Amino acid sequence: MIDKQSPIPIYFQIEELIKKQIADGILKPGEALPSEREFADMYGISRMTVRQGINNLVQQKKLYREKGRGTFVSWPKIEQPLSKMTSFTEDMKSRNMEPGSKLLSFKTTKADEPIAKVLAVEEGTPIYAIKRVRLADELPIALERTYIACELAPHLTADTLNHSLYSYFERTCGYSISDAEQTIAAVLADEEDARWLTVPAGSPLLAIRRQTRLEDNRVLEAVYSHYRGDRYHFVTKMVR
Ligand code: 16G
Repeated sequence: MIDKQSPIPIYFQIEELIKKQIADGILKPGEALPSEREFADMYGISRMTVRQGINNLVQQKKLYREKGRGTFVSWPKIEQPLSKMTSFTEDMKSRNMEPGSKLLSFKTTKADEPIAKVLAVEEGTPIYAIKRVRLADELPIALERTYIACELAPHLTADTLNHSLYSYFERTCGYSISDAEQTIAAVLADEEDARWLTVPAGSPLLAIRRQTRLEDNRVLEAVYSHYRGDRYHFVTKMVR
């Protein structure tokens, strides 16, 4: 509720009220906010005051505006620690989000020179080339291209790829995934990224390359992913 007698500025009270409604799930990500006029009428305050509160939340990226459409609740950013090696499925589950995959292509091909190098196999070795969109609560988060030497998973099927790959490797194949080397860089969405990640072409993305190894030192996968920059950020703890 808004307390007009309070020394706390009304625009700030509006900010807190909207933030609480977001935290309580009354206002959900992607949902439109009532108009400034509706807010003003609801609480008997001026539109200018409502606008000031909303502007502050837009600046804090809690809300976003779309020209001609209104003001909407932003999606919270997914925070991923860089200290532990996890799968996409584990990442989403630990945040109470439903992980999902949309398999775009699954082919057997021959490793070209750069992929062969990362997978530590001879050029021309049969490999799987997999393209998946990874989803969190049905929203696209990443476009993932995965390369795996066929001999490591001769029975891999398209159906498996709709579920967790790491779980398949560990539970079905009995492999011990040991560690990974990962690089992160900034890129702009091309047409294909834009289509699958439902962002405008040219949007900022995080390009992540991962080379994953098994305990016996064989390379399990080479993965090239594009994560939505507005949905994901990485957190790392450092000691000095
Ligand atoms: C993550 C990994 C990817 C791995 C996938 C397995 C990054 C950048 N990449 O997306 O290398 O293949 O998890 O996920 O974190 P899954 O077990 O859910 O299929």
